[in-house]
Amino acid sequence: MMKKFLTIALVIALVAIGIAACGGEEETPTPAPVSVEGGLPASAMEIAAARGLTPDDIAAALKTYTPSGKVDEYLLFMSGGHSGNVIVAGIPSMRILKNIAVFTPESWQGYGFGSRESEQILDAGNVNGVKIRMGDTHHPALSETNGDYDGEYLFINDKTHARVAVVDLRDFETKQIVKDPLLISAHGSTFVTPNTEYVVQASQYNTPLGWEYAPISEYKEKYRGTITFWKFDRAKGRILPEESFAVEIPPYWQDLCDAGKLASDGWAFCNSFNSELYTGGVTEGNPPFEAGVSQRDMDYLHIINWKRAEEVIKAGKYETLKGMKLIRIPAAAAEGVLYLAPEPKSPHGVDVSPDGKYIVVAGKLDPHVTVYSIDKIKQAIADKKWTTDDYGIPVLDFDAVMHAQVELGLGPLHTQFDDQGYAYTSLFLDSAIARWKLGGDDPSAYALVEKTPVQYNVGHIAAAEGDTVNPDGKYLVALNKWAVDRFAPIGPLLPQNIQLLDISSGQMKVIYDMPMGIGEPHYAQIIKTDKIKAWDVYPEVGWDPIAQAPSKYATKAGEERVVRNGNQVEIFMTSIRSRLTPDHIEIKKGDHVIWHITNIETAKDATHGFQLGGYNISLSIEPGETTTFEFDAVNDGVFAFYCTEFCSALHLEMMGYMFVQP
Ligand code: K7E
Ligand code: CUA
Repeated sequence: MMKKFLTIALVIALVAIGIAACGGEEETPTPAPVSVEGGLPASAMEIAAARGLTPDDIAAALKTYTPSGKVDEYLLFMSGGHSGNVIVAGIPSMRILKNIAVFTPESWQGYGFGSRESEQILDAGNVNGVKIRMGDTHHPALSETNGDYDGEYLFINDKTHARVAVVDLRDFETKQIVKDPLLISAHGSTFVTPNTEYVVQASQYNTPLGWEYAPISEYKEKYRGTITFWKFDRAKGRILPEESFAVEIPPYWQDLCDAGKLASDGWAFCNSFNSELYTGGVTEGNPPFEAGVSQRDMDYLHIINWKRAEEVIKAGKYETLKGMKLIRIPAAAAEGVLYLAPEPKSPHGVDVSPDGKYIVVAGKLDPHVTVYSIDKIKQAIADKKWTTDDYGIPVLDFDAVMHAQVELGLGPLHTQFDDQGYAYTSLFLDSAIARWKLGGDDPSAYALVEKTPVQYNVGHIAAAEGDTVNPDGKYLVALNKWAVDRFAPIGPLLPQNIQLLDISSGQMKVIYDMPMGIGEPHYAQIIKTDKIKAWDVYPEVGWDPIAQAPSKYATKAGEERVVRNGNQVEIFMTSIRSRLTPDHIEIKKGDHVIWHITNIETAKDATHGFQLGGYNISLSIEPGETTTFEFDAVNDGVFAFYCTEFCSALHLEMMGYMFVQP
């Protein structure tokens, strides 16, 4: 019945196109309708047979193939791991669209190769005077309004240095890097509160706060972690460190966090996996970390009431350490900011259900997911059903707050949700995705439904809008750590294999393999493409993309000039197809050069690049953008500069010389 309807619809559509194309002038034969009655056309079946494709392969191809010129329904934002960037791809085609430079210089985008704007952003992430030019991105977080992605901003953390970056999705460029002044590294980041009031970050490998020294023998007394709430100002598009605060926590190794929403709005949850307070020392005869941190059957879920923390800050019950407001453990415990709950066993992910009622903790070394209920947590707090840990923090009674447990398989890590009441959890050791029923109020209704294998060692998963209040279902991406035998040999360093699964109905199916050769993505989020309102070109010619306002160095055609002031030379240049003006730059060795370039194009995609040999300068100047770089002319000689984007038939002519006199 459905097939018949499709055939008829196709015939009608093709006839309509035929008529429209004729324009009533010429008689063009109407193309023969494609019929799917009784299977694919013979020619398609021949191709499938020749390539050895199974019916499942054909279905996967039909679900992911995206015709030329068609735009994907979703965008996938993946962290790039220790490549220090963020990778954007389309779903279902899995075509890579951009590799957004964040913590690591990237020359295509002219990020960290001279442009003053990008150097200032990167320098803000330096650590104690040490220039830092790499990072380890883990968890991208799209900005949210009422718990739903709004498509305005993207946040991403750097695990190595406890830094958070802000990417503006109007131009998909990094605008800010903030460095945590208390932590040297931090893993559980970034997670946003439902209206992006805060970007949440939790420590992992704890050290003395403020990058101080203390011997490892003083671990329990002197080493600490924090859960940091970076205040975000949406209008400015910036994190405001001076309005941010941190909650001090014991040196359990915190792992991942999630912000509460709806029923649990105002709360944040972070788990941990070294309640043993193990400190290693294999060469001194101690067990390795892997054994030492896995001795106990239970670790601690950290439960933070951030709305209460705001009140505690307002009441002045904090210290300021290295410029960061810090609620110390005693105040956090006494004021109802921080609670713990036992969780089995060295868990990895914590994820809040779309309605905010349930908090899912994945076991890692326990085959279950454990589901907590926010109502039960609140009740246990009201009833003071707790003991305390060695730091005086209330530890809520496990049986009082635990709502349900579901046995899924080996190595459960991360959970996502769909629109049908299912949860999906990655099983690292099983190399599989488990689909299970969220049973709501009835603990006996929670049950494993099915498992689908993925290759291999799956870490995070991302479902379409799968950690919002309003998930879409449809697609799920598995970010698999190993590729092993999946692809052609490329030497010992293999890509990760990102796999796309169809979760729209019936059995979950892998429908696409996407080796990721530009990083090691950890986590991803999937947003509807039509929520992104990116600019085609900058709003005005002469735009400063950092201020998102007209630049004071904007240069109009005809106003190009070189201004000398002592040994400082300032250049105001324009670029347009197909010339750079001026094209002769005369300076002297020892000059300090400040060089502004305005791309005076207004046409979509009319980007001009700029590279200057010998001075490590690489820029990307998008239509309307004004950018600046500066350097000391330390070497004399004749240097060529040129446009690096093949922008027109006369692109090769888009060059000039810089003459540096001895
Ligand atoms: Cu590797 Cu979220 Cu950093 Cu899990 S994390 S896999
Ligand atoms: Cu501009 Cu090539």
